[in-house]
Amino acid sequence: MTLEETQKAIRASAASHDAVILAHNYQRPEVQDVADFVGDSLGLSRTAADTDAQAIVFCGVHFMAETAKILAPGKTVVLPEMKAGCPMADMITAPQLVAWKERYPGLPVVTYVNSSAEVKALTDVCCTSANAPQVVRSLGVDRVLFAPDRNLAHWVSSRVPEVEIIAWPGFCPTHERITPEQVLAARAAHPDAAVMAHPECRPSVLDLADAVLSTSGMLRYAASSPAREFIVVTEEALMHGLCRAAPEKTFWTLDPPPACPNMKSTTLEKVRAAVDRLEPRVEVPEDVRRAALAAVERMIAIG
Ligand code: CIZ
Ligand code: SF4
Repeated sequence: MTLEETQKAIRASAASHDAVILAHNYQRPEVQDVADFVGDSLGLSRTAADTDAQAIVFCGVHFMAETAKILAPGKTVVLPEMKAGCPMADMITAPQLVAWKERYPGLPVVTYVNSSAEVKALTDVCCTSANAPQVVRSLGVDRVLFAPDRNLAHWVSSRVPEVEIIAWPGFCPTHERITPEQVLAARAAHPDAAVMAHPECRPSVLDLADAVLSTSGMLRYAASSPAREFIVVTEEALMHGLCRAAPEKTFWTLDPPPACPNMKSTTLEKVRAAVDRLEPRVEVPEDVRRAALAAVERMIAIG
């Protein structure tokens, strides 16, 4: 079967199963191309909640499909590759968060959506890389606990200096591996390009960026900025979406391109099997779901 035939077969199977296919901005290009919607984790979860379809095939990593299930409990949520996890989300467990909260009684907990449902359930409010500074500012306090990403926490504290942020020492291995030298080499090769970097990168990398943005922020910035060329300091698969969002512009990745093995583990063949069988499914216990939903809804109300 050619790629086009496989994609056509997946689309037909999705239609016959009343399933919608969602793909994260970091998914393989051929998986993005078969999806009904491509976006960031929160945008996709909101799409999952709003769709009329009965089943959601979520091409992403486990915490993303869980967030969709938290927002859309009545729907079948399928994760094509159950082993697609997020090492950063695994860097804090619910018992670890309980112990950390006990050390800082009374401090609100802000948790990045890259976390398990159990951790979200112990959280006051969630945030994404697109809204983290607003979420922290909205609490109106002078100290917060922030989990699990220390790099995102560091960037937020530079944006919201009036709040002391106590950060859990988690990180994304894919973004942590990016070095300032890689960015400087890309800048030297493409001196007219604007540098867009993701806040999961180390502070020494973010210091070199013209703009620090989430994936959805990069897609908007690339389309609206007067710059003609961009150096993209995040997972390489976003290049596919950027080229689609602004085909008249030029995008450069780093050498070597940053690649998340968890995102890459969802192949088109696995999507096909998942759509055909509506398996494997992601479930969240109802008590955990309700508590996690409160933290996610509080974030959504902030914007
Ligand atoms: O929230 C997301 O989708 C992630 C992990 C990254 C981003 O910036 O969109
Ligand atoms: Fe997790 Fe990083 Fe992969 Fe995103 S890119 S899923 S944060 S490991």
